[in-house]
Amino acid sequence: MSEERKGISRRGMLGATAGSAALAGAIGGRALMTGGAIGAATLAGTTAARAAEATSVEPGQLDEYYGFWSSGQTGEMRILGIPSMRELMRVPVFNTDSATGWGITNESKKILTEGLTEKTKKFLAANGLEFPRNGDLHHVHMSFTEGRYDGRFLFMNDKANTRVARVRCDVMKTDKIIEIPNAKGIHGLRPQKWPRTNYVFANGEDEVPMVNDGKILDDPSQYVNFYTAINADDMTVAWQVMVTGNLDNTDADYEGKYAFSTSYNSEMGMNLADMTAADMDHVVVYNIAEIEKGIEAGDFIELNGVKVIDGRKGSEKNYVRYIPVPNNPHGCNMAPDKVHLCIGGKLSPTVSVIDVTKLEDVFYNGADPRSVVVAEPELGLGPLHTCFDGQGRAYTTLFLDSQVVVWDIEKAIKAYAGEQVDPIVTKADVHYQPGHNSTAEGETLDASAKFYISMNKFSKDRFLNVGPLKPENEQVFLIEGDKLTLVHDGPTFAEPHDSIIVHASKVNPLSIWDRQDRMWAETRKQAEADGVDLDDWQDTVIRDGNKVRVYMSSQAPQFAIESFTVKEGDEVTVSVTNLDDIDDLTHGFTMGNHGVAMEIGPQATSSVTFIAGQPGVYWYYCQWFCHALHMEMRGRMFVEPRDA
Ligand code: K7E
Ligand code: CUA
Ligand code: CA
Repeated sequence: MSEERKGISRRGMLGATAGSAALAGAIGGRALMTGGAIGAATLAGTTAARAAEATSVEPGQLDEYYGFWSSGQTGEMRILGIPSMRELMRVPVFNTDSATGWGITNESKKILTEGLTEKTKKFLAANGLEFPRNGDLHHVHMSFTEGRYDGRFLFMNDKANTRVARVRCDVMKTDKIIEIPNAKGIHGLRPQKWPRTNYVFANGEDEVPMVNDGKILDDPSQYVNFYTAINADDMTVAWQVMVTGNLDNTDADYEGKYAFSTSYNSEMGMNLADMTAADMDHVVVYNIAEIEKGIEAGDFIELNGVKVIDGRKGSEKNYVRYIPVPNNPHGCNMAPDKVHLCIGGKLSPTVSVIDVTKLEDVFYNGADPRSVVVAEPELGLGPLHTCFDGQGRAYTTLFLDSQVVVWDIEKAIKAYAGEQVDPIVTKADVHYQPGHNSTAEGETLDASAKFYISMNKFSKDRFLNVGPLKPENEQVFLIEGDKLTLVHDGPTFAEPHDSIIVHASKVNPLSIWDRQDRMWAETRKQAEADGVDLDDWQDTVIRDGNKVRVYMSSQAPQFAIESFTVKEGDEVTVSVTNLDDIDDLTHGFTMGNHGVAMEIGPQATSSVTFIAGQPGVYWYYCQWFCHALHMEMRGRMFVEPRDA
């Protein structure tokens, strides 16, 4: 296997020590100060004024695009309007949320718990928890039909607790969360693009023993990594592939043939020096049809209920191939030209361009895996992620240089073949240290060259000082031919890893819930058993031993029940149905001093179960402003002493 890389000087590669030092230097601050000037200067110009106009959305006007945002360690999904960058909504996913009651209501707890493995449920129960307290949501991506966003679902990962979640786009609520068995640390996540999103692909970043039950501990020679394909329609695990080397980011092709992962630790090192020791790491290519055939033929082992194909080096058969790329790659982005996969070099100043049409020869004709690399332009320091404009150009974030580099894919291929052409179109400063980036629908066949969004890890001096913890910074650039003009800076809370920009015509959420929605199917079942009609006026209190079920309707500005009585220690379930069917008329239910709060949208039902506290009078109230008499929308819970 040839390790020669055309056009890269040895000096251009950051070795293990140099790379770590450069990264440390960037965080230390000096590198952060190099940006700055260009953005401000350009903004003052007349072009910038025009540009700002082109991306401004007047008060009362609607944005042309939805932006779906991750939030990293906050664990939620965010919805923004693009190009205004106005934050429209926060959708709790892996976090608990006091406004909507996510993690508090019975409906959300069911979603947060039902997809956990038995092992995790046991562990959590032993610690007095029902579900993990945190999440680390890096990557939000929409379902595809034939290479285009189809507005059905959004999928996202939780690196912290090895989970994958799905959000329904009709109501913008989380609908399924599953923990992925065997794998550890789900990081990269992408839906299959073609023919439709039958699978969601998810990378396990962390190496673990094949059976992680404590028998093998500090013996990395026995560690493996798992690549997971999830059935998108029912959110079950379809299959896994065991691989050599860890898995960072992933993407899928436009033909439904292959999926790809970057691996920064092909070394299987357990510390920084070992993880950056080799000159080359690799991209893993998964041959979907071969894997499906292998599963069909029974060529798998079953681990924790999952069919696992062995794709480790030496036993990969036709399931996977390992394509060598420079050390510690990161981003993995398929271009909408359907041919070129771009791999961010991170420690190498290059992006490796893989021609996916050449993979056939690697799988079936014994071609050198490196032969699929058709370009490896040297672009700048710390290339992480690449997005596309559908016009042959790629936009790569340069973490260490605090820049975006715009480059021409075809020219990069020519340069690699020996022609004297410079693939770099332009560079623009960003503020500072960019990770992901987005163009409108840039990961789809509808990629366009309108806006460029840079998600920057540091804001440093761009905003008023708010203490040692600074916001991050998101910037919008207008793309005009060869020019990028900065038109917006916006602080953001932890942490906008990634975003997708979807044309508003493809997303059509409901304004009012369907009374029959599956979200509260369980509550409906219980209500039926209790002889309560959830679609009608409800003011019923059912006593069932020490269980009390309270069914109340709400209609602005009143709850159907003014007061109810329970005993100390009773298990109380309050189900509230919002009978209002007016746009934007959401009620809430907060039970004072019981840690209970929830949102009930128009025509929705929500329920919450809690243990009645110390004897006394407790007020419940509506916590979503709904009416001039919203403050008056309240009632009392009387808690009698247990032995009264
Ligand atoms: Cu997508 Cu931040 Cu998880 Cu790159 S990762 S930056
Ligand atoms: Cu109902 Cu506020
Ligand atoms: Ca490495």
